Amino acid sequence: MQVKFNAIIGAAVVLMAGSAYAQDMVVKIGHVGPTSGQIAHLGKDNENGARMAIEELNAKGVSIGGKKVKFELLAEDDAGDPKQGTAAAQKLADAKVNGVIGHLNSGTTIPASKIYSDAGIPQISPSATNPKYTRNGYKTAFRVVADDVHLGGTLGKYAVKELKGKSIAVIDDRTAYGQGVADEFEKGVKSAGGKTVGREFTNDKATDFTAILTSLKAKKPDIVFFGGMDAVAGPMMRQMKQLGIEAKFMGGDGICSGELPKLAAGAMSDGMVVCAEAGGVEGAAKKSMEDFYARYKAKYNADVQVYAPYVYDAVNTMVAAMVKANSAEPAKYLPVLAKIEHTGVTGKIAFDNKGDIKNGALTLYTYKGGKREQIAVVR
Ligand code: ABU
Repeated sequence: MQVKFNAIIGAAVVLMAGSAYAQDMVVKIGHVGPTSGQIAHLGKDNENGARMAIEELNAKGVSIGGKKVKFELLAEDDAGDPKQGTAAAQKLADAKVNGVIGHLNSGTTIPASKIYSDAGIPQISPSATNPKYTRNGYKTAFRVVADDVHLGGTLGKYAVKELKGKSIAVIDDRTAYGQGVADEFEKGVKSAGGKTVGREFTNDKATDFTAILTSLKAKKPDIVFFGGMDAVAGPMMRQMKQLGIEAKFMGGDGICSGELPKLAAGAMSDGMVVCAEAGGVEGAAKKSMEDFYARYKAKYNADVQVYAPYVYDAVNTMVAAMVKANSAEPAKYLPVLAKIEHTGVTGKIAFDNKGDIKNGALTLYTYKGGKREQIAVVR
């Protein structure tokens, strides 16, 4: 009799465990960035932002359509390389992720966006700023930062109107991002009545800039704008100093990192650099960003480089759409994501009909004493 009773209880426990298990649901979120190579510090910063969001959501407990969710992060490294970017995207599509945050670089984000679009997987880039990303008509492509038209154009006007540049040289790294932001910078300079005196290019792996800097030196630039990433900008500034080029150095969000002073290794004087992050917060909203910086520092024992808070917000925005849609199925939550209004640590997030953030901000920075110092937030 006792044996029969134990068997019944045992079966009930198994059934209950089975039913509790059936109530749970795993939601897979992919993240892609360059966590190896020259800009691995930026890729890791982005991935940290995603991991922090996922861990907090799991700790808080989220239900979607009445089911308790466990979020899983599938983090991929694309090394900032377009081919590795599409391979990583295909891997995530094959894994049937519910959504993707990334990639970091425009050169990887744009080709990967076709793969996500074909698979119907929503993608939010937290940092790719080339406008083409959201101009291909893919309904799955979103971005939580301003684009290079806004970024480069604003910096170009700033160079002429505020920095009073009279002789402005431009260099780019021939990537989708670097060339694009440099083109927009030149347009901004011209629209403000300024003039560029030379345009040179390098590549995103280069370490020797002697030939192009020597050519530009002859044109006596008072500002050098570089379209590219911090890993190239740092050594470029070192070589400018060696060649005696005393110009201000400008760049977009790709150079505007916490790591730039280290990469410039003493070649960066106070106020010499002006760059911009493609987002920003003002007034009362500043506190949530500052709190995020402090929480990030406490968790990772490192300062935010540039885009970790935007990645964090991208994850939370995607999850807010799933909760609102009562579904983590891409086809069901995608239309909700397109109309979502989410307030994150980087401010209000809502998308226009292309998938770009509405009313995106820029934060202009300089560096003093080896630290990034905010100049202004502009819209
Ligand atoms: N936006 C700067 C770095 C990423 C990119 O757009 O390539």
